[in-house]
Amino acid sequence: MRLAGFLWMVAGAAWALEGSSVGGLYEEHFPPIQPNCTQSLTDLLLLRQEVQLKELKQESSGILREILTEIKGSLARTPTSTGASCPGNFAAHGDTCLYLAKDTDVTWEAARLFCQDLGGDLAVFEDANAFVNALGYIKGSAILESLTIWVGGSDLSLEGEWKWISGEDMPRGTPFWGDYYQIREPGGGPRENCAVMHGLDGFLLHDTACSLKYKPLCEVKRS
Ligand SMILES: [Ca+2]
Repeated sequence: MRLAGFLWMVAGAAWALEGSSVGGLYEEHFPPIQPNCTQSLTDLLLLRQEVQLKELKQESSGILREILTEIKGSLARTPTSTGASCPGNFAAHGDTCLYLAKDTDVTWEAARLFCQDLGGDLAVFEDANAFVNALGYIKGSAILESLTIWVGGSDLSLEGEWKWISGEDMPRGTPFWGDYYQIREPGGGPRENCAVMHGLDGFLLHDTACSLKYKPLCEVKRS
């Protein structure tokens, strides 16, 4: 009986060994389907999420950029009494923004650079309305009546041919130009080639020497 029992145990162990090796072989040739399928599906879902996330990132960074541009734009504009927007210290007048730099005294060329630094140039008045608007702004600016103010007109290119810096011809006569000793301006000849609004003559236009130092009237066109 002992021998038989021993043999039975050996047989049992052999069977167990054989069983496990058979199981190993099976798994080697036929890997478990379920875990691998789950793995592939997970990979696929992750990949899809990654692509969606990437698209979302691109889309949201575009939207974010638009929002930032809008915020930047609205910060650069200052609301005015008319509800229109002009940059910084500029005030809205008709279709333009004006700024008289009361604390700046510079030559005509330097005045242009001053205004260009603010995103504009010296003011030009292509018609009587624009000129009257500017007169209203200047007279309402609580400044000394004796002030002299640079505007964007000259006959620097050709003596006697007065042009706005925009390239247009400057209008002559009323209501633009004032008088100097009862003679209609411009009358300074080759020594006076830049245009000012002359405070002592109701801020009407006069010609004067470009090297003198006066206050710039800057303009930014409203788009
Ligand atoms: Ca001249």
